Amino acid sequence: MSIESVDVSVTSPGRNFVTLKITTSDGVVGWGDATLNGRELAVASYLSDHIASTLIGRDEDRIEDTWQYLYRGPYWRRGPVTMAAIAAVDMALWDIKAKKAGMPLYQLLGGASRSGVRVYAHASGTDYQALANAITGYQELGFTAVRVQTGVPGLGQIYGVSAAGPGVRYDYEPAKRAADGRAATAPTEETWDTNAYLAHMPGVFDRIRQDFGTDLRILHDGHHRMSPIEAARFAKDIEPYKLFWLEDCTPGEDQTALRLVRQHSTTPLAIGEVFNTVYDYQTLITERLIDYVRSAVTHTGGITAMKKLLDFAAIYGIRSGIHGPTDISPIGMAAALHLDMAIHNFGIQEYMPHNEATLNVFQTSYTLDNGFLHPGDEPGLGVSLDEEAAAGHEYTKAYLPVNRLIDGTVHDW
Ligand code: CS2
Ligand code: MG
Repeated sequence: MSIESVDVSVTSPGRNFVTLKITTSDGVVGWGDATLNGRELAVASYLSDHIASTLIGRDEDRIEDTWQYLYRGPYWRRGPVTMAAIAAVDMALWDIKAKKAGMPLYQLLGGASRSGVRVYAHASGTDYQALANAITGYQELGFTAVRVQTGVPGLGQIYGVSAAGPGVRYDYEPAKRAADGRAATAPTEETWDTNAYLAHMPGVFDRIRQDFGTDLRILHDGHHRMSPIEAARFAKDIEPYKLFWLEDCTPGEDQTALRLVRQHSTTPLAIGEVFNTVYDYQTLITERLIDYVRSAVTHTGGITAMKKLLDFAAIYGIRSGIHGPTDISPIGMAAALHLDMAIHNFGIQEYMPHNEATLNVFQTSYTLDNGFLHPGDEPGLGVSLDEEAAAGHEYTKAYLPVNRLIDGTVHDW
């Protein structure tokens, strides 16, 4: 048996998704997610123009060999485009192997280490009251962990805060089309002031602890915006509020920046959603500079690579916090959930539910119960693409925003 066909599709049920379909000579179909927010067509081209023909006729069971062939073979290594393309192939091959075995994928990865996957939800609000309402809404739905983001006085629309208004929002999606819903021609721009942010946030955490007590797991995302010393000061200032994690406090490519943050605080640190290989973590893990690995299965070479990365992290007492925003398709989400079920060093899983249109295009079998997700027991990943429904949503160009400081300087978004 061998790989007979490899098809790449791009669909846009409200936002863009790149999906890989691999079919074997005896008709088993495997699905992979290759979505890279705002750069979707680059990965689609990498797959269809450079990878697809090389897979035809290969033995679908040789997952490790295929991974190495795609990683080492082309000479050019790493980078989000390459690693998202490899991830899609890897997911599809694991999907096929598990379907052939008649088992949900987590069984092949070692079986369940837990009965469900604790997830965190996204609570946001332009002001404290709106944020508090969102947190209450999630608690009522059974969530025990929330990421909190809020507006900063003096600034307009900023990262992580739903522009849609107060309450529980399921629809935060920063990649923007044009205002009329058609293809964007350029990113929108936001304004940022780190001083205002640093002055505002500790008081927000203080009020949350006063209003919601000590049990709630509070997460927060700095989205790469602080300098090393600003991050060190911030992590120290918010120590009394005992966050579950502070994410992306500094730009990720500067691994040694986190040494400074560590020297000054015990606030747990998470990083890695823009990383794409284990090498991005080499210093962070071996020097124990982080507590949670934030990579997406979709952007880090798939299940094969993520399993190795998380096993490496486990040796240093570091746990998983796999990236799961809506720019990961339901296929990528399922891949994360099967890994979350099987690994020992699971920490938490990010969860931002997909909209209805997306769930009409992708048939999912994972379930949410009281703040815990379960991947389901269908053979394989348990997600498939309805190709006819997908074809009804044409690719629509969208961009993540660009960020500028108040004096106009381009800053990290
Ligand atoms: C975010 C993402 O989920 C997160 O923690 O940082 O929403 C991120 O902004 C997007 O994935 C960018 O595509
Ligand atoms: Mg993030």
